[in-house]
Amino acid sequence: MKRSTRILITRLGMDAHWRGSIVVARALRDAGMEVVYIGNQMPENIVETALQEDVDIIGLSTLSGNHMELAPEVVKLLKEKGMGDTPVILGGTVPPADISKLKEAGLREIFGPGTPLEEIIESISRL
Ligand code: B12
Repeated sequence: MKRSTRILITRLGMDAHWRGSIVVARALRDAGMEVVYIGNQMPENIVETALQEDVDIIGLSTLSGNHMELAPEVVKLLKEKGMGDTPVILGGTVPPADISKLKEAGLREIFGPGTPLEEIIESISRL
């Protein structure tokens, strides 16, 4: 039997904005995915938990402007741990100019404020 998609959801660094990550986590759970929600974490802990929990995909959330420092760090550490195939996605307030830089750094999808939940579910299923 095929297991359901297992996704790790975390808020990057000290980001205080919890609502978006909770709304998305609940929508993914309701769509049949297994959600591991670990609140605020730094890249090292995110990658360590992803390894231990054997997740299929990692979802980062931040609205506090720390995405350019911390999100690429998650991708880099995953590669160092031999988990470079695990897709990393990001949601929150990301200025348009940063999107291409984050994609070049290995982030697979970026979801800004107001993204319909169906679109997020569909993208994750595809990844
Ligand atoms: C509520 C709020 C707060 C609350 C947060 C509590 C809470 N409820 O979470 C409080 C008061 C704590 C707060 C604090 C701050 N805030 Co504030 N806040 C907001 C506000 C008004 C709404 C955010 C919200 O809840 N949106 C509703 C949710 C459902 O939407 P969302 O989070 O965007 O999520 C969607 C997508 O982004 C995406 N998504 C989000 N996470 C994830 C995760 C995954 C895995 C995926 C796939 C998708 C995804 O999908 C969701 C659905 O579409 C926004 C303005 C705005 N309109 O965005 C400012 C805003 C985000 N805040 C801002 C700022 C500056 C701050 C502070 C730095 C202010 C300060 N000087 O102290 C602090 C942050 C401190 C910190 N350490 O993080 C700025 C950010 C600017 C930036 N990043 O460039 C904003 C944009 C306001 C502004 N216009 O200036 N804030």
